[in-house]
Amino acid sequence: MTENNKTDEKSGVAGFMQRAKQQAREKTSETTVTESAPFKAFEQTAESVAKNTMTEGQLFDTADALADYRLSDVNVTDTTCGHCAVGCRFDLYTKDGEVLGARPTDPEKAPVNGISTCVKGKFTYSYVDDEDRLTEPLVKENGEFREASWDEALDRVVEGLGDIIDEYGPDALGLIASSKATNEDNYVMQRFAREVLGTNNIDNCNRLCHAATVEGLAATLGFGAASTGLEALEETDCYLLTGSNITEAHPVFATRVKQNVAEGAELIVFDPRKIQAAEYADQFTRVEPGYDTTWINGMIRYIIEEDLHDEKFIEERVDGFEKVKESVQQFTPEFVEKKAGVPPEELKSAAETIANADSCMFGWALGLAEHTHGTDNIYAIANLALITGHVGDSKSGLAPFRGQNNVQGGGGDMGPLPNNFPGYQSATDDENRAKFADYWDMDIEDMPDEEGYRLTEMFLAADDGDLKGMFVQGENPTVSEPNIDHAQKVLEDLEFLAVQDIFLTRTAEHADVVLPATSTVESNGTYTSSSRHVQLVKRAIEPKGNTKPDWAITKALAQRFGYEWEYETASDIMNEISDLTPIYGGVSHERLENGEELQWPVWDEDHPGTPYLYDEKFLTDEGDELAHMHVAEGIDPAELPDEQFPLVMTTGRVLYQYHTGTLTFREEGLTEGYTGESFVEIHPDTAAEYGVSEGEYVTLTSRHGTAEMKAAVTERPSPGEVFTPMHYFKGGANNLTKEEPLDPPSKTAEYKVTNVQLTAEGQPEGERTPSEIETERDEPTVTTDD
Ligand SMILES: Nc1nc2c(c(=O)[nH]1)N[C@H]1C(S)=C(S)[C@@H](COP(=O)(O)OP(=O)(O)OC[C@H]3O[C@@H](n4cnc5c(=O)[nH]c(N)nc54)[C@H](O)[C@@H]3O)O[C@H]1N2
Ligand SMILES: Nc1nc2c(c(=O)[nH]1)N[C@H]1C(S)=C(S)[C@@H](COP(=O)(O)OP(=O)(O)OC[C@H]3O[C@@H](n4cnc5c(=O)[nH]c(N)nc54)[C@H](O)[C@@H]3O)O[C@H]1N2
Ligand code: SF4
Ligand SMILES: [Mo]
Repeated sequence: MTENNKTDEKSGVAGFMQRAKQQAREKTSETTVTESAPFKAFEQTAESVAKNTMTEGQLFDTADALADYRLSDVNVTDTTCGHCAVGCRFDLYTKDGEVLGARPTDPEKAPVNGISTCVKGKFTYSYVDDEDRLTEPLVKENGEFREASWDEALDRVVEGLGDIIDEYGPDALGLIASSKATNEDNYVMQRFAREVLGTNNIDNCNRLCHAATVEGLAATLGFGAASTGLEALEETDCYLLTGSNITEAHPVFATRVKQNVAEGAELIVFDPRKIQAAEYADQFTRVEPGYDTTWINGMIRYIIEEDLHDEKFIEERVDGFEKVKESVQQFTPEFVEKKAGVPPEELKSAAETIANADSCMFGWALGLAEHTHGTDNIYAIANLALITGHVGDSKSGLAPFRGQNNVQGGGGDMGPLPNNFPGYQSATDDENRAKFADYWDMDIEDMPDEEGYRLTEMFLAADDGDLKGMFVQGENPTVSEPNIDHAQKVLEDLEFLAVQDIFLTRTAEHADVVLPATSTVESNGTYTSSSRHVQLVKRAIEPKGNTKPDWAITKALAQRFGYEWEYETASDIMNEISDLTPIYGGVSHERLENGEELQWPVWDEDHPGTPYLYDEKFLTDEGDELAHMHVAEGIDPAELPDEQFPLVMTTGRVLYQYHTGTLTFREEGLTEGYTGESFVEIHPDTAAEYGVSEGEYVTLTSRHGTAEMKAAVTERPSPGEVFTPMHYFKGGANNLTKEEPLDPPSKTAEYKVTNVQLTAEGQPEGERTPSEIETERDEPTVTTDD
């Protein structure tokens, strides 16, 4: 519910936000030479709030000083951030249907972030009102889109999907659900796939992301989620941070870590790039991309050899120790150095710090997951945590930093997955099939009984002619899939494609029908954060144009197929979720509205939730309450450099952009001053070797494609390695990546290792150089409101 606060001129935080943005825009028009200025102005204004930790009074003075913006009828809605999975909550200030900005005011309502936010959560809302927002359904006629009524558009979708079912059967359809959307939206989408269409071919962006994490942790510990809550993040004695650019991708987590390190916790960072976190780490070690099992197994070997492992913990709580011990014998310090580039003394000192610490948190993200042996990487890091006994207490544990705002909940817990019903209940288990069929009042025979295609497999199946139509909700695979040439060709060739988004994305351009959804600030429901917090999302402004909530669109489609679902609100859907999903058994909108902090599992209405997992028992399918170690076998990545493709390219994110840019490219303060186009980080030695200078265009060629982008000469990557952000279509990373092979258990692509050749293209005149961009990126970015 939106709280309608009649505010006077003095309560001017909204005015302040507005002015900060405006000032940035004015600077844009004044500035012709250094494009960085608008961003700087924008950010510095925000930063000054943080730096001075201003009181409310001071803030209002600032607002007054900045402008005479007249404030009346400003609405304030407490909601959850729609950008990343950190799960910040804040008050969103809106006026006349426009979002002015966010400000966390009540730490009680914001367990993860307290009073901090990053620049995306605080200011990045221009997209909501952007003139390109989809506001009406579109249908394609003679190759062109035209606006259509909801009736017509929904009928076209029913016809398109129905024709494919009639001709080829339901398994010729693939559905992509959206981890941007709420838990309720995603629950309804998987129900639609199973009950209405009759297929398990449903997946989402988790497959491109942490699917290996989910797979590895579920097999080893029980749940495909972080075992830790917030206490470990804030109070552990030691962090091993690897494969996560925490300051840019999970900024508010980074401030927690930094603060704890300042108070004495040890921080060990293993990453191929000298990321910002390396600068405040006690130990930073560069690793070769793709060799994580090698150095982690090497640490395990060293710890066991030196008798530093936790024998009691292993004895009482772990299965599989002996086979792991045997399997790591080949990972001698010499082998680790040769393969992973880790000097023996650095391997040993990190191993000793971790093993000797009273508590330790293992934090990672895609640097471990996005590999053809991604699941092995997770087995390895879980094994390391288990042999040192650092799982299952409040300050220790395994903490994958998740990605999209709702990938934990909407991308996993809610079961828009080819193998699981909600709550990770196997979709091929007959008891589960019967339970869901009963509840949905359907014939068990009609409930699909085989696992469906994983996301990237859908694109491969379409290529093979086995998949004929797709329904894509809130996903932009023409930019985010590995090898976008391949993805585009598939989308173009489909017999039918429906896309439900908030913009006419590059993916939507291929569609037959486009359905306009509400954005996060126009939606009600819940998101689930990295720390398993289920949190309310509230409608802060009325839906733009003729947009509808994702779940309501799916419900309307189901109805046209002849299924009457009784939900009237997102809260009704949550009631069904809690009936069918044991880990959400006690979650309800009412409890959340009453201010309860709920981290799943929440077994029933009286259960208070679970701040950290496995304090007494592990919960794998084996049912014996033990953790089950798996041997991490993979060593080399799928691609190895050779004479033709001598460099190793890794890919990832930058702070100010979000994925395929549909939201962040529209923020003037961010794009114009910052990364408006693709670039590649190159070590000065490599640049010298290839004769490349700063700001010059270079062509990267891989075995799979080619892309032209600007050179940023910097010591962030090692010599021989380059880094390209994932955000861009033109000149972007996924022109170079490959869609096969996939990690066998998780079916995730190897986004993090691609071999490339580099050629210099010449220097454009008068352009701002990517190194200037990089310097800006290292500036502090989390603001703390007081
Ligand atoms: N600003 C911003 N924030 C975001 C997003 C965004 O688009 N923009 N996206 C969100 C999403 S969906 C996700 S999944 C998360 C991702 O969060 P992260 O995974 O933290 O983000 P990436 O930039 O992909 O960073 C991967 C890190 O792994 C390192 N790395 C690369 N290869 C290897 C390797 O082989 N081994 C090891 N150990 N490390 C390696 C890279 O140098 C980098 O530091 O971010 C979320 N947050
Ligand atoms: N090279 C390389 N590629 C990568 C990665 C990498 O590290 N390297 N990372 C991978 C990872 S981890 C991820 S998660 C993917 C991300 O890939 P995508 O999920 O494809 O990227 P997004 O741009 O976040 O796409 C989300 C879409 O949802 C729309 N949207 C936003 N809100 C809503 C809503 O409420 N409802 C609906 N219906 N739509 C909405 C947006 O406009 C956008 O089109 O990229 C992957 N690709
Ligand atoms: S860290 Fe930034 S983007 Fe992520 S939830 Fe918090 S405010 Fe939003
Ligand atoms: Mo992700």
